[in-house]
Amino acid sequence: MSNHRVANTQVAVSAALMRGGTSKGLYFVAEDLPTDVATRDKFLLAAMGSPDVREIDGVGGAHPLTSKVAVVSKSDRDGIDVDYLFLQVWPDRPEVSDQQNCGNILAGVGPFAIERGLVAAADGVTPVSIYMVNTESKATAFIETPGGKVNYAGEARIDGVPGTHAPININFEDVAGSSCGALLPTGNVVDEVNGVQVTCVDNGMPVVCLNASDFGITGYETPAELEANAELKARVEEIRLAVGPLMNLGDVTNKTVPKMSLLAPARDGGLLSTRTFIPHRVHESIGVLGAVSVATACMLEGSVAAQIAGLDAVGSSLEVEVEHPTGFFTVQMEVDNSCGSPVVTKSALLRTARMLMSGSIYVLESAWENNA
Ligand code: NQM
Repeated sequence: MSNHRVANTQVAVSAALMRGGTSKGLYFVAEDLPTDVATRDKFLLAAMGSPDVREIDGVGGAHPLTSKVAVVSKSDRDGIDVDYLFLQVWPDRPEVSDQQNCGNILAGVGPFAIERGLVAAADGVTPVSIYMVNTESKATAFIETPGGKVNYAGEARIDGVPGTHAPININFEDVAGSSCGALLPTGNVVDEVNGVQVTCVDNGMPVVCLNASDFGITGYETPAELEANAELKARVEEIRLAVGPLMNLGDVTNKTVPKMSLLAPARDGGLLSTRTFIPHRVHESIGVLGAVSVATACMLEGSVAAQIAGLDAVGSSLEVEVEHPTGFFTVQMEVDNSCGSPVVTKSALLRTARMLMSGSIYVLESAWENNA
């Protein structure tokens, strides 16, 4: 099948456990995984310990943000170093999804690819160009590699992660409409759904921007408070199911997209405040591409986000400080509004990542068998 060894009734597969931005997961070189998707997914569920809300019999962190997988391979595409496939392993149900991308786990892809010899490191900074398989789009991550070795230590701080680390700057190249076919998938900056105004946007992640006050909340509640509000969750989910087809995503009942971002005026010096359902748990901060999509919505005149941010005349370039439950997420945005419909010319941001463990992940032999 693929590279693995059997040890005392278990199968050992080469893997790294890494923090990527504010998420955490297992990173694999593609050739170390089964090629058959059903067998691969059975193995990944066992490796994470899913289905089980505590993921006690695996290395998953009992939350969607810490139950993630990156599959990385050397790319044969022009101008691309590596291909990156993101997989979400659900903690509480036996399901692995490739329906969305993840910009946080993306942050670990460059260091992992260099550590595994998939990309040759320069002495200084190594740009790693990454093809994001889920959304068929590109990003370039800049990895500090003094003396040709990945550096993890540094002074860069990202909210949601304690301490400081080496900076990883990431530029996204062509992510607009990568899941929904258009930056504005409904064709409108604002739609009315179930009696509330929504802005549906896809700049790398399908996101629905909502005004928190339309739901009788402040928008500054904690994730736990929002998750305990059954009536709010039901209303948000009804809107999500209604907009799915309008965003060209079809029936989204069992999909992890679109993300639902409840917006409120900034209260800590940023541009606006967010609380984001991803889509059923509430993010402890905000997803990378989720933040990029909210930042993009801020630059679209008349959008729910621009209204809440108090932006009347939106310029072509802006550093958007998105507030979230554990701090800020800063996105550098450039949008060209000169030709009728808006064209995103730049989305860039800062992340950090760290290798936490590198070795073998063990599963029972029965979790590695191909039952096809
Ligand atoms: O939006 C969580 C995360 C994410 C996704 C989610 C992400 C992104 O924080 O690019 O990073 O929204 O499912 O890892």
